[in-house]
Amino acid sequence: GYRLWLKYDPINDDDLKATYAKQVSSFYLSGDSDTMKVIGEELIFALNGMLAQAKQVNASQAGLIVAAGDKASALAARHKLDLKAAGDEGYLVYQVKHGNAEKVMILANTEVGALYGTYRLLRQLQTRQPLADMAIVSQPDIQLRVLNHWDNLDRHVERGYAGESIWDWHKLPDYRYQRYVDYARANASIGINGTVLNNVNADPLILTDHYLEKVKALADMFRPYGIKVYLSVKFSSPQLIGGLDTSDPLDEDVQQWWQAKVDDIYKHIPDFGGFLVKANSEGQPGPGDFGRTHAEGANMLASALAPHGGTVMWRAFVYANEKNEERSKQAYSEFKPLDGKFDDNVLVQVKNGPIDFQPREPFSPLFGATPETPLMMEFQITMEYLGFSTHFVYLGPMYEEVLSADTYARGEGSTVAKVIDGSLFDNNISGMAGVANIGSDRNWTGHIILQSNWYVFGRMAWNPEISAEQVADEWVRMTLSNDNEVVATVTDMMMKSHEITVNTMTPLGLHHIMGAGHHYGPAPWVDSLGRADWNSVYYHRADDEGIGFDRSPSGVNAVEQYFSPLKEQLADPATTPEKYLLWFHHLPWDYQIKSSGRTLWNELVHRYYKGADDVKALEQQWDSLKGEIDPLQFHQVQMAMDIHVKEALWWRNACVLYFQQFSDMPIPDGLPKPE
Ligand code: GCW
Repeated sequence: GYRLWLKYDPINDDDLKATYAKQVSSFYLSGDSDTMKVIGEELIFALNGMLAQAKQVNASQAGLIVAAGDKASALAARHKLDLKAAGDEGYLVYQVKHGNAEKVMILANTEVGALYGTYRLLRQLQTRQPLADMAIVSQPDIQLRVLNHWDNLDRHVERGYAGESIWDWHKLPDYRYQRYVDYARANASIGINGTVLNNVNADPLILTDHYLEKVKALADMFRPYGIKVYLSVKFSSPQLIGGLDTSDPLDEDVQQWWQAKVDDIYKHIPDFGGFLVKANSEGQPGPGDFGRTHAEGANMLASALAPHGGTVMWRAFVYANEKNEERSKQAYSEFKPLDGKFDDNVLVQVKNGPIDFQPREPFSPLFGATPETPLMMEFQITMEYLGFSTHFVYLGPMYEEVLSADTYARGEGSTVAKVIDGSLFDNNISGMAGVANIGSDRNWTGHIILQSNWYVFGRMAWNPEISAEQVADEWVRMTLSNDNEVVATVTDMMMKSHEITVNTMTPLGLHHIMGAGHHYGPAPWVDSLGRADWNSVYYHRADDEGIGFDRSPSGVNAVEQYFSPLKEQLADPATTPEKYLLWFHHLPWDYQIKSSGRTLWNELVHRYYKGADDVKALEQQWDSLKGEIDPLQFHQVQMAMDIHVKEALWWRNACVLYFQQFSDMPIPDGLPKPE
């Protein structure tokens, strides 16, 4: 699993191989910058792998031309191609008649655009598509496409399930693992252009010279791949490592401390990306400690970064008991009034849902609510509430569900994707972050299938409107097999897997009923943690009358934070999509479910049983692939499936038995008793 989707195994079809070889095995590069060198290396490696031949030659001999900048402009003009359409990071990949020969051309305004175009061309070979008549124009819809590593300096990864952190701080800056290069290659291949190296629960030491030297080493390695390095910073750093007695953002000494720190970082890392900040959230310090707003805190950092072109990504994940407001409403209440108060180089980074990375949540009502403030999406790629690294879950459909959701902020069609890519409000900056699932496990993500979540995150950050299914198809082809039947089977499994997981754990809009603290396995009974909103019972509210959280106007009225007509739809159980039913409503056990005619109790039981049965069926589907894919890959997933099957039963039995004490209703006829 180490090679991810960049396997480049030999192509078995001799005719196809010969055709490809004729078309692109000899290539020309328009320069010799670091990025061009990386392009050359990738082509040599990939083409040798797939075609057993690869050669860098001069332009007249080459079948493939890779060009950036002026050279690319000249070629585009000659072939009447519109290079402007490639933007700063995009590319054209065209087959054209050049003199007497057909040539494939990768043309871009920038070298990193040419690198992305190279990976795009290689994908064509990896997925066995024809090169003849290629005419692809692509550029990213979102500017900052960034991984967030929740990696601590001692290599523990918060919510990481794939081994320790890949950053070996102890051996940096001198020891530079090949893994760092492969990490950069994998990210560049899907268009990721930034990485936040350390946990948002930040250690202030990251800003000391000792660590900055190590950060610089990584930044130097990633630069040719178009990847900028960012850091999470602790808001109280001026006190903790700067010797100041305050971190008040309006204090001049504090401002100067940050300015000097930032200037120093840029001396060593001229293309440093900027800061990610978790402030006044779950015990982290922030501007609120000094009576200042999130905007005042963010802007102080933003003005230090602005002269260097850096960005602040300020998280909106805030909730606190003291606020006396229902948790799902708090981010909106806090940030909506600050709309328009943030500097130009600040993005507010919002988790996809209003609570916390549940298997399913409605989108956060902040999306669409801040026309003057660009919002950055924060998706979780790591599987905190989703079965860690034993469950077979492809997140593409979940991301797609969120991105395609309509906020109605500017009338129908105001999707979350359009908020995020900046097009709805014409923002000048846009971004998407994914909390990485990467660790030093040999296969990177602890489970081969979960590599697809890293992959789909990158693909959707480039194009938030791409379909999850298309991405699954290409990922399977590059990672497991190009055999159409295998591709169809695995893609089918992947596309079903998220809905199956929702049924297994939290059907009908239930949420946050996982084990306390670790968030693994069922624990709807948790009721005694220090904060009300850390307890499962706070979220499901099961009692003798019924189950679910009344967030409608008769309850905490969280629906008021959405735009019409959504808020009216969600206010009424009859018009609330069933997938969010218990998120927004507390309903009697005998409430009739529209789609099935079942009572709520029977439907809930039915979903938990279906979840467990469907996982079993997934296992059988996987078993049918024996002999069809690499035996080691097959075996790894099979072992994880075994665990998944057991755990789906665990979820089913635990939840059904627990909720039954309230419903006091029998297990519907025909279903085996839970044990
Ligand atoms: O999902 C919760 C996690 C915390 C995490 C926090 C956050 C990094 O349980 O581990 O801390 O959210 O997003 O800040």
